[in-house]
Amino acid sequence: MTAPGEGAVGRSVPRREDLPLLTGRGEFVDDLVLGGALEAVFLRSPVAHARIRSIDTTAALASAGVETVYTAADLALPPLVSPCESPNSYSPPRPLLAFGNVRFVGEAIALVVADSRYAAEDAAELIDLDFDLLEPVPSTDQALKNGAPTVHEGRPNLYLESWFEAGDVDGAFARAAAVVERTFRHARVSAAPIEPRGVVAEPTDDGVCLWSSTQGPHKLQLAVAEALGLERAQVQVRCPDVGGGFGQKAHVYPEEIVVAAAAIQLGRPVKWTEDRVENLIGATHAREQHLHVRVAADAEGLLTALDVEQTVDQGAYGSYPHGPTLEAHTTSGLLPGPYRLGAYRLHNRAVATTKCPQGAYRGVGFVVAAWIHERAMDLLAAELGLDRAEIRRRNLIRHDEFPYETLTHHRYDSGDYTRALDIALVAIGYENFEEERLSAAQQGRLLGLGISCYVEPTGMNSAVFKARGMVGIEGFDGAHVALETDGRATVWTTTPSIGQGTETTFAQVVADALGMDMAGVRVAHSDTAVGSLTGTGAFASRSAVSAGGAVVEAGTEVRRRLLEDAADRMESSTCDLEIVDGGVRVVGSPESSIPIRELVAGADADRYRVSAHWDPPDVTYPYATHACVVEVDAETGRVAILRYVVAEDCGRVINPLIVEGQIHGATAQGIAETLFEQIVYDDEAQVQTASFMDYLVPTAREVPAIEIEHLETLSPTSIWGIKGVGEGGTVGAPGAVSNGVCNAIGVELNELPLTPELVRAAARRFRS
Ligand code: MCN
Ligand code: SMO
Repeated sequence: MTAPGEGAVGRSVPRREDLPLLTGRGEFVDDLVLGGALEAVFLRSPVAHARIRSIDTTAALASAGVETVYTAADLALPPLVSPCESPNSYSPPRPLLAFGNVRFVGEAIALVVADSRYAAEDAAELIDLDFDLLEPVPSTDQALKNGAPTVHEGRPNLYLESWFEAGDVDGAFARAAAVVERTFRHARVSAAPIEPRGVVAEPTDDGVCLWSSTQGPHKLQLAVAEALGLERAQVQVRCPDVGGGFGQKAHVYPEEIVVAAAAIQLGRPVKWTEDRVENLIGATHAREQHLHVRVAADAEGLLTALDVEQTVDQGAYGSYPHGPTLEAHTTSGLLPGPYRLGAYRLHNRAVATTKCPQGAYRGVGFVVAAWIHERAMDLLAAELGLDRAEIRRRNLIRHDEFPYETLTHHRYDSGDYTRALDIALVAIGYENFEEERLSAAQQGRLLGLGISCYVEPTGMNSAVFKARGMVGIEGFDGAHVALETDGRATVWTTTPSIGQGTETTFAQVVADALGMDMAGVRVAHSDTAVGSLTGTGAFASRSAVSAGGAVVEAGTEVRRRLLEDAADRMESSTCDLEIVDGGVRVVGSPESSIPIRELVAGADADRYRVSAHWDPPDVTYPYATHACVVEVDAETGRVAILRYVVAEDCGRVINPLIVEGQIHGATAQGIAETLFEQIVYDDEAQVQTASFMDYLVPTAREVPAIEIEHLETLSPTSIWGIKGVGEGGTVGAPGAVSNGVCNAIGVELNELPLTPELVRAAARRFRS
């Protein structure tokens, strides 16, 4: 094995995936053309809450080009149920097609399969739906009112209600030198990947093969097999190129199972490609959390207690397999942030409404947690008359305190939080900012500076998911490494390439594990038929740590076999051998080299095909400080980000170029939810933001240049000291940008997004 730092790992290797993608040679689900394929379109509910009286498909079935129409009654498949063993929780079954009641606008009711998309779309309009309208439940306030209509009959509108208390909360508040009490509201948002969801299903001899734009092919395989009564091996899931997932595609959706069932029943391939409207109304949303927060600090500004009431608008169902408590548990666990905290009380609720189910989106609950603890830090500083950087410095967990276990049982592994803060402050020009601000003010310009420190768990293992009640999530990942007779290696993993760069970074990792050159290594798209792997998928910034561990295990075993076989042939000892230039040789002696291809050709077929699984022994905790300078236009409410700095630590960096790209993209998404994006529902629980005309995704113009400073503290628990990085940017941005805006206008804003209307009104309030 090449020692980390001496081989491919650590180098800024250009992304292998870019050239094909940028030159139009990517192959996405919608690009697949299978002979005899049919196209499918879902009819979706136009109303939020209703009892279905009848679905008349006669006209649709008679429509030109239509092969068939399925309703829930036709398919008679079991609902999706996310196993959730969190105490005081309820995980509702989700019908694959609405049955009995519809519970949100956009819920799939019927599937039309036709010889073209046009024919299917036209026929879907001919389906006659007869509803008894029920009262919608458009908000958590409505859901929790006495006598509110129930989203799931016979059940209170609560998927989770739990309490937690650690330490002497009341005593801390009684003794506090400063108390801040506020309500924070984060809007509902969508991951809005460029490529919406999509699946092609092709019947096979005894089952079905699916190409899916998914972050979790092995979970999808299992869910389809279970739903259709097949053996796991009868279902194959293959991943084509994925045009972004950002968490939304971490879930298994009813649509994928229904399309698979249709293909089997019809004996022909069936394709479904989601359109933008469907994506914005029917693919999981995220956030929509309200938190009432009280924070206590002593005269030094040290945090002594946190008292939180959280309410999450989870919508009509959980997401599969994560369940209905994802945001609720994730945010509450991370609210202490990177700070020492004396006592913590929590009342936590995930509430049922007649809106689209919520699920994962980059940063999941950490984004809201970090935004709140960073707003709280600024508010406490103001209350106590302390400098904003100083109050953070006093509270940050020190580098000599690791491992540090929080009141919420996160065990932060390593790092130097204060150093990240200091580096960011220098880079952003904190010391001279007051001067800069005053001189800008003299020209009538409003500048503000915002700071945000966070820590987040990455590479979560099976024990963590189990402890959170998410027992349907494996928590480990797998890799299969195969040497071909041309001496080259191919690696497959259970964590697909979704744009995050693993076709390059896993090639770096496996090259070093094998002790080979990267040029001889290829990362193939995930495919459940290869290597009998099981695993979790590429979400929760886990693949570098979890699949990366599996890649190292499998690669190391292949290397061991190469050395062993070569040692046999040379009658030498494996410790005297090295792998150089595609061959195994006695150290320093090129003439002794046996080409790898010769070893492979001379061995049993399976000798050089190795599968391995890796369940990380512990969670790794990357962290960062974000800092930015913003300018607010009080007339228009426009916020311009003038400078943006990230000082981050994700342990050993596999590829600095890719890590920086991840931080840029994730920060852009964090800025997006701070300033622009929100899914809006009206009082009837109708979606008002079902296109990109209304759902405001930022363009390159709105995203600043981002300066990145790296720290590299190796995690003591992960293979090669790697920590994850895919989501951190999103976690840091809302605190930095919103603190910057509040600093600029001198008015508190504790809801996101900071729309121009909101900022303009606040800025004017301050001036008058
Ligand atoms: N990496 C590295 N060095 C490290 C850690 C990671 O070079 N110390 C590299 C990895 O090898 C990988 C990338 O950085 O290429 C992200 O790794 P990791 O943090 O392990 O995250 P995952 O691979 O599990 O990817 C999922 C993560 C999540 S949860 C979301 S959401 C997200 C994200 O990554 N969605 C993305 N980044 C995305 N980037 C793109 N382009 N598209 C998405 O959908
Ligand atoms: S939201 Mo990322 O797929 O965990």
